[in-house]
Amino acid sequence: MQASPNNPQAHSTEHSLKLYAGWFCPFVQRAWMVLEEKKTPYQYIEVNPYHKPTSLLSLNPRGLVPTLAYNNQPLYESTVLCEFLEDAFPEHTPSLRPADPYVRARARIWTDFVGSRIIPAYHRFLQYQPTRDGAEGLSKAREEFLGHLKEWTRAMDPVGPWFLGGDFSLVDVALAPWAVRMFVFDVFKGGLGIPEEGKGGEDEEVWARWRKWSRAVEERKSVRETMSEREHYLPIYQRYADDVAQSEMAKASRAGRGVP
Ligand SMILES: N[C@@H](CCC(=O)N[C@@H](CS)C(=O)NCC(=O)O)C(=O)O
Repeated sequence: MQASPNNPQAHSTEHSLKLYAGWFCPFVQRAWMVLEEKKTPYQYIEVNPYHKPTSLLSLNPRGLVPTLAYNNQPLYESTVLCEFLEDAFPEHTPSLRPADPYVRARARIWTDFVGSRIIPAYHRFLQYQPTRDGAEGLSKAREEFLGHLKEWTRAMDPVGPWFLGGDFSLVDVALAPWAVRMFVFDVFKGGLGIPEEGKGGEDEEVWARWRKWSRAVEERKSVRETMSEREHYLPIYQRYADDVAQSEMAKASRAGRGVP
């Protein structure tokens, strides 16, 4: 696998906060975005989690990225890392968590929904195979995925642009990496299926809200800074689309399990 196509020289200086990352990985992008949003100084270390180096395994026995080393102490799990960065560096603003305890807890419900519903459905759709899943399986997988997206979108602040309204937060971070990877359905699965503007029928309002959020995400600086050009992702997603990928996520999806 190639090294990070996006600016590999940036953040290469030795630092006590180290992000072990794969440039292509959406889970990595969550933690990476938080670091960029808050301008927290860090060292970016590119590793290949499919050929796990001992530097990664010694920190995280599961050998997954993102993994963080904070003064040589290991941490992993993308949502945990995002929360940790908020807790460890409260002086690095903006805070990406709402101050109000109720709103904060509610944001966690919808962050959890991304991991428990949206990402597994994203993978079932992406890894759909006509010979195994039947012709109608594709529209079933698409509908299931879009159904979860609609449910998430209906829980958003109605005005926006962000999930909670005017302030960008961790619940936006939770889904943004998959939102900017939805082009893979147009490339590999005959279309994502979100109706064009004005063509959403009874769902027009919810899709209008989705489009507003999604456009805001695509324009967000921290998203752009942590993405590569689309062409670099295609060989990786081709393996998922053919359902031959051997990542823990791909295997979990085939076995009907959730996010590893
Ligand atoms: N639950 C983990 C998932 C991380 C994950 O699956 N990362 C992938 C790369 S996108 C990985 O390291 N895969 C290596 C493997 O499957 O062996 C998180 O949220 O951080």
